[in-house]
Amino acid sequence: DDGYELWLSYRPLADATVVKRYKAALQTLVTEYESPTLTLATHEITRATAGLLKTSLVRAKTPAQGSLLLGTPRQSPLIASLNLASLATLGDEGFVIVNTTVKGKPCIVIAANTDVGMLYGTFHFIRLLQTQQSIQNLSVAQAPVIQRRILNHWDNLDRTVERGYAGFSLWDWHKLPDYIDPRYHAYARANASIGINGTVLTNVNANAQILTEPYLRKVKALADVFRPYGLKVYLTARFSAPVEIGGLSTADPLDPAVKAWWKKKIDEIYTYVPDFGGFCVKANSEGQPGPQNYNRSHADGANLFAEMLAPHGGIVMWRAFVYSNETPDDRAKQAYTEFKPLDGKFNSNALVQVKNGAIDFQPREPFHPLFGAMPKTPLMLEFQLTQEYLGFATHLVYLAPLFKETLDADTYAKGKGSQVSKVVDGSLDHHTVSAMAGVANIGNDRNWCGHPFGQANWYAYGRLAWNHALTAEAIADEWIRMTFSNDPSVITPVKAMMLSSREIAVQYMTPLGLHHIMGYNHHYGPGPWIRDKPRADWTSVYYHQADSLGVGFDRTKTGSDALSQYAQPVQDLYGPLANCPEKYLLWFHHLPWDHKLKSGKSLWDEICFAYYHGADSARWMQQQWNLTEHKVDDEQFQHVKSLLAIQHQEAVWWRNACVVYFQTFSRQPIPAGLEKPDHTLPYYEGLEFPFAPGIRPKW
Ligand code: BDP
Repeated sequence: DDGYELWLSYRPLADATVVKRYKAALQTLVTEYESPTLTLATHEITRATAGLLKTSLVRAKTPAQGSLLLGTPRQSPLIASLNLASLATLGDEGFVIVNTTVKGKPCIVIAANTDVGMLYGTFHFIRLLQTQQSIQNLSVAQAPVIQRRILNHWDNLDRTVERGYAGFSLWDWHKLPDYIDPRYHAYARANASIGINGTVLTNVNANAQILTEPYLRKVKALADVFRPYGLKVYLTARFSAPVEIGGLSTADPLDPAVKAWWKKKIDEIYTYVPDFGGFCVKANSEGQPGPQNYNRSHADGANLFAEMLAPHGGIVMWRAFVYSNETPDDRAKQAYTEFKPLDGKFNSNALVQVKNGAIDFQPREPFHPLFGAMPKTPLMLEFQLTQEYLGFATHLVYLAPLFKETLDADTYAKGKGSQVSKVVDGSLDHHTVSAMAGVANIGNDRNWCGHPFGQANWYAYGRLAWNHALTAEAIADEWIRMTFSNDPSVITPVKAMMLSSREIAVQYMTPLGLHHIMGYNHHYGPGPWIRDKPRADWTSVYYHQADSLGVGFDRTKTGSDALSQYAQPVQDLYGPLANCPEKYLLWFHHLPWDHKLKSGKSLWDEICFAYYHGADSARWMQQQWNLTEHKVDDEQFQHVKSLLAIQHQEAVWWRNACVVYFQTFSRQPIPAGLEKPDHTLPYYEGLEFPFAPGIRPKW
């Protein structure tokens, strides 16, 4: 198994009793109409039962003993006759799965208001089979908590992928629109299986060419493939496109000629893609053009697009990832400073897309202070699935615990219980539009994500965007069963490894609230010594602030006061040292090397122990995986085994480089009993990585 089939490989179920029960309940497949999406659902069921149960369902028009009935009440008289009351509240994407009798025959019914809802229900049902759940007395009724569940591909038109570690872009622009790679179907199918319903095809560092006619034809071809799977296409819009491809002399959002240009362009896009989702825009950020080039605000910029997209039902996702070279203020504060005053100024179909934390997808960050601070604006949450700061595609880091940490964080915006998840799903401030974005970790590697376990992050993101109340553990459990095996002797060690993996990475990379101390530019490996770059906030010394007295970024009142951007209860939690969770200690505080921690150890010793514990735990992960030998597919086993060996070596590299570096400030020995690093600091500083992927394209 080379991983191509993802979590949908449908290998035969091992438990004969379960298989027997399933077969009895699944003898015929009943449908009463035809549609492209219904065809996908019936193919999927057929494929799943052929694989899992080694049986083929008989197609029928009327129910018999042990039938599966699929459809919508609008098109299926049998389903209409059931009067499924719960459908009324489930919207366009929800579904019900029930055991009931139809025309006197016991049946399982998968019904929804739309075919796409029915397809989601079908995948849910298949998941029950894959994970060997009971399919008796089913009474499932689900609808997604977030409306637009989107992947962001940072894919360039030359097929390189910014921060992509799994090969080149899936989108073969050269051969589109005439050649449809079967992989486009496989991609859409995988997304449908986890409820992802939107994809931004292009990099946020945008190229205006994507908006030209030849490219729009190619985009249309992809949209046509994706449509039956419920997957909508979005694009990134380069703010200066009217100048670059439109021949105008300005891109000022309030200029009538600019407005007219965008209106025409957007109307044109909808002639190719009538259900086009809208734009994602990175503006006035890291060199990208934007409204501020014309002394206009981010709201002016966003509303330009929002206004033109609104008649078509499209949205604009305006990114809040901004920090200026000119301002000396703490980078962690800048998005809030810029955007908070604009609350209430955005059109209703303009969403502000906010990263989970205020710096940049670090192994651990406190939640972004904008969550809860802009009640009049629908805020999207942006996660990064590609592991830019988490070991690329060679480290096994299961990200659901990170996602949950953000989603479950309480902003206290409206008192206790104002979690980020409620800001994002719109329930806290009664927004009618909601969205979530995940920066994809997908490329054209045969196994899609580079690391076989990278697939778990794609999977977990989709599942949480559908239902953020799911636990990281429940999602891991499903994914392991679907991908590898239902054998408890596989599930137990693999789940243990997955659930600890993020914390382990934090320990060997950035323990105790340290952040942004990776190699320059490519972000590969440790680089706490990075200094003297064009911008202070592109260095590491800016973030760790180590000196002979101590280490950490003081974000309290005595420092940058970034803490004051949070609601008072959050300030009370992170401000006083006695309250501040140690995981965020050096994010908010600059502390002396001999500061005593809860363990009784000094800060210096605790930092050392964390790095060593992290690296040792990477070895423990290898041991856990080794327990699965001969119990999971051998090709997969060997692949993961090699990657875990790399991860362990690199964890040791992170540990050694960081402790010898910080030791130059603490001037204290590495605690007794810990193995000495194998090299001195100049060795680590001198390492070069011409082969590291992810050097930024020029902008
Ligand atoms: C950072 C990446 C950079 C992206 C930027 C963004 O290093 O490549 O362009 O985020 O999100 O994480 O715009």
